[in-house]
Amino acid sequence: MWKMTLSKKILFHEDNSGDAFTDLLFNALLGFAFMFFIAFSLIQNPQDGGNIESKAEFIISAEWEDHHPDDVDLIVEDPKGNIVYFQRQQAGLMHLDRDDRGTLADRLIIDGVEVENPSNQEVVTIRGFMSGEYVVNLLYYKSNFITPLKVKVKIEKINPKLEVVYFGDYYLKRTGEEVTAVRFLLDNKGIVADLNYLQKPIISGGVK
Ligand SMILES: [Ca+2]
Ligand SMILES: [Ca+2]
Repeated sequence: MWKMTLSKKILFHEDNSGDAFTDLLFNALLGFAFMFFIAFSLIQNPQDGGNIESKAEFIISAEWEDHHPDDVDLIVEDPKGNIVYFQRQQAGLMHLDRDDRGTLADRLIIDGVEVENPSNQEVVTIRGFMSGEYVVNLLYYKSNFITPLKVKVKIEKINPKLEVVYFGDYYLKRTGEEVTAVRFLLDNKGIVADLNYLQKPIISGGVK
């Protein structure tokens, strides 16, 4: 768009030497505008790898094998009883990025080109902590095979520096199975004071 404006401007003033300085000034300004534009583009897309929100305090993720068709759901309950999962992606200070449904909806059309995102991962970000117990559950929403599905759960604390506070592997066996991956207790400074594995089904009946 800016390029168009530039060439139009130059054509318009091509034979008018009196406006040469104005053109120079205009082009210099345009150059700066482009530099700012490029700089901001780079700031907004630092690296495709990380999807970390700077204001997040905790990131909880559940990940299973790429290209796998099975659908796993991450469910997180905060100390006040707020629950995030595929049917309520925002609750309290928690947010679920998206409901990853295995290979379903992994193909996107970007600028007319089909792009595949083979990953299988659900991510819950917590933008501000409260003291008390958080419950992290996995729901095996759709199983396609007899062999158990390995799901990796990770909890990262972002501030003051990135720290993995929990990591665990789970083997889910059948459709509708809901397991408590871990419960973690935060003190009033946001430090993980305790972990336990006491089971607590959050979505009764399993499947929506
Ligand atoms: Ca899912
Ligand atoms: Ca997927």
